Amino acid sequence: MSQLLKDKSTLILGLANRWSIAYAIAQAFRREGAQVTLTYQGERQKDVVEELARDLGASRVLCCDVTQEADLQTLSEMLRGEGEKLDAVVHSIAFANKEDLSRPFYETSRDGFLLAQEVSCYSLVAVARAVAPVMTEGGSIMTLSYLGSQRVMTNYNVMGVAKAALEASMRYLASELGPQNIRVNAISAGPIKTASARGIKDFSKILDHVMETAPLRRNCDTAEVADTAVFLASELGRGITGNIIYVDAGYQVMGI
Ligand code: NAD
Ligand code: IMJ
Repeated sequence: MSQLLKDKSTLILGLANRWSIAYAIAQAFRREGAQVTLTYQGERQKDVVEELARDLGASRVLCCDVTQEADLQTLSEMLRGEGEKLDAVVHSIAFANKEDLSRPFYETSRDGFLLAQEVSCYSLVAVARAVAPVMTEGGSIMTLSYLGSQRVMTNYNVMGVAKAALEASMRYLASELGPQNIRVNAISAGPIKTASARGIKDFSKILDHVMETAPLRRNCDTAEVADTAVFLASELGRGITGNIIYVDAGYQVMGI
């Protein structure tokens, strides 16, 4: 089969290690012939991400801590300066204070609430603003969400509220960037054991519950999420914007 992202230029934010959903997406984008630029959060991640970038055959690696306006500015200037077009962007970033993911939600501090919103939601808006001007032939922006945005999931707490805001932001961006033929969507993934799941209380029990309950009677993996990202980035997804695609073995449809 011909490559779905041949000659496409892509940017992927949120790759930290081999288990990251962003890593699987980068692999799938390369498989489909895309040029990939990666960003990493800070100096601490630099060496690891540069090594992974070599394995992946990524063309470029940039530093972008989304809480640093200067990093976003540099990213924006870098993209504009090169005079090249960008076709697809993946936002795969979230963070909340660890204690806010175990204590009761009503104990969330103002700072903890704002941090989760800044990193996990506002960053999509900031990234969209940075990349839209270089998506000169239209494009596809996507973010990663979780069902805890719409339902109460034990301990997801402040992240659930941030994901609700992320999904709403995705819809407003889709509405405003649609006239430029830039599509904006979210992939809502089922639970996957990545670094962001490490240390979360009873995570294995959550995986077991999905395995027993989901229509497909199993969990989903990063490769399945990545193939949906390929679809959204490709011409095959050209009619879809403002949408949430669930890649969760069907778990989301179940009631009792
Ligand atoms: P991960 O820990 O590999 O990825 C999270 C990424 O966020 C890391 O690369 C980290 O460096 C980055 N990040 C955090 N703060 C940042 C900052 N200030 N600036 C820049 N980058 C920052 O875990 P993952 O599971 O691959 O998570 C990726 C996305 O998928 C997240 O949005 C997460 O909410 C979402 N998601 C995960 C699951 C799951 O079960 N693992 C399920 C649904 C959705
Ligand atoms: C995270 C917390 C609580 C329950 C959870 C999760 N469930 C799932 C996750 C059920 C699936 C993973 N997820 C969807 C996330 O978005 C995780 C975000 C996250 C994780 C951490 C752990 C380490 C830390 N801060 C974090 N911030 C965000 O210090």
